[in-house]
Amino acid sequence: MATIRRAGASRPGTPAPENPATSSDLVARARSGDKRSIARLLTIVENDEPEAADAMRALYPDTGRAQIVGITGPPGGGKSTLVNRLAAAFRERASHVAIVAVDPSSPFSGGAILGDRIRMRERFLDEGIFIRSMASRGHTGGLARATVRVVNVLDALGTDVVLVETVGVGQEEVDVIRVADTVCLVTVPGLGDDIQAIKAGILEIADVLVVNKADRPGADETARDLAQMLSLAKDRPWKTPIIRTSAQTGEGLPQLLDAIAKHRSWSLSSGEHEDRRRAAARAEVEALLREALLRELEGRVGAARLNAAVARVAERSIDPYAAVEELLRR
Ligand SMILES: Nc1nc2c(ncn2[C@@H]2O[C@H](COP(=O)(O)OP(=O)(O)O)[C@@H](O)[C@H]2O)c(=O)[nH]1
Ligand SMILES: [Mg+2]
Repeated sequence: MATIRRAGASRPGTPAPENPATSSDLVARARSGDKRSIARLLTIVENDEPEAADAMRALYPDTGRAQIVGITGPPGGGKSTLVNRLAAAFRERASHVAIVAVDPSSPFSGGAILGDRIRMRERFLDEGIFIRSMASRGHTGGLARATVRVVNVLDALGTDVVLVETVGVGQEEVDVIRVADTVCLVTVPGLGDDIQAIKAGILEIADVLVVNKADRPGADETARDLAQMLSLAKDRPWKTPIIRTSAQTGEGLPQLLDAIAKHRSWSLSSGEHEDRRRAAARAEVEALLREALLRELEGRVGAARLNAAVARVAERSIDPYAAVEELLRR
């Protein structure tokens, strides 16, 4: 991205390529709590626009304080409804709560039925709750990294709790939810085959299993199936609790909050929290490094040689390994 190139290009005494006032003014306004400036800042980092590097540089020292809770699971499981409730519950104890919805079908991102919208409006009226919907496609460098940047900005601006909602289906979504300190996987009674599908990817990274819509029949069986699956999974030092909730009535919410709090304190005392943050930092640095190295190598090799090599690979006159060896040799 522009990030590293610009960093390398700005020597002392050289004016920054963009007007530096733009991003620092925006950061200052966002810090003072102006929601429009916060939204603009989030768009800049989400899309990795040219001002993103300066903004991150200013904000990064203030990150690392927020509690980040991920809510994932198949569409329609009640994640948004649950997130809405969790936000209200956290808000009773914290002054700033944010919701980041990566779920394309989320009421937060416009796929709402009327009832959800009305409930959401109540949250919008609470000045202490900030809601951000993220586009699920079109991020240079990936959705997961865009989400990390958005969460970092909210964190730096003094958000106490960030709730991240995402549809837990593909690898990309699994990567997104890794930003969370505590990952809650939401299932519903009678998912049957879907539970088998969940098993493959995301069960290992779930810290709390939630059987939502427990007001419906079959919640106990689903909880039992999940317990069975957990017993087959490889041992982890954290014992994943299974919590039954009804996001609609609020039943089970205290138990869910308690499970999240317990995981957080275990995570902090066991070193898990530190490990995750280190892994996230490594992923971000390595991704930027890869981009920078690729750019540098492309510059060194030159477009003409690269194109010629690609053409030869395409017409099968050499194989890709040989092409790379040859390109790197000189
Ligand atoms: N019966 C029942 N319905 C629920 C519950 N939680 C959510 N719903 C409904 O399930 C539908 C999908 O909820 P939503 O929160 O949008 O799910 P998401 O796609 O996982 O974010 C909505 O119509 C909700 O009102 C619950 O605990 N019980
Ligand atoms: Mg949703």
